[in-house]
Amino acid sequence: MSNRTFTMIKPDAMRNGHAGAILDKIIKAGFRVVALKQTKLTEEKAGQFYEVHKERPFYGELVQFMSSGVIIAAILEKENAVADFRTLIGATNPAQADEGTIRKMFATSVGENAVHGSDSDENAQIEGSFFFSGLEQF
Ligand code: FUP
Repeated sequence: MSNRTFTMIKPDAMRNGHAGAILDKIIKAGFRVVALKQTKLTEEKAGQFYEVHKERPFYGELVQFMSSGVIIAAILEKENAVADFRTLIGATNPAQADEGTIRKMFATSVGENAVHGSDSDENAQIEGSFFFSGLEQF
């Protein structure tokens, strides 16, 4: 089991001024920041990141949205990081997310759902290295 996961604070949460509160919740939940940056995805980069969804009907909107503003990308460390982080953020659709989860508190819709969290150790590794070189991880 790897103890790292990858997250993004998405453009909706950045625009709505929730980045500080979201990072605070993440750190208070026991995650250590291994790497962190603010950046903005081009449409091409957003398309690459979400390539697994390219046949899904929402892919075009997802790419537009994820390239619509700045994001914060981070690699996080904690025992059982992938599963614990997904518990912390809640269901993909904020309407179905548990009380107290990040998506319940800060997301607006299934498409604009405030944060990303890797769904497996393998994807955490792939997604983290999409944004960060080895020299940027501590
Ligand atoms: P999650 O792992 O919870 O981020 O959810 P998915 O990997 O299933 O979906 C990735 C992103 O696609 C979501 F964050 C938002 C978008 N999406 C939609 O816009 N509509 C959907 O019905 C499902 C996902």
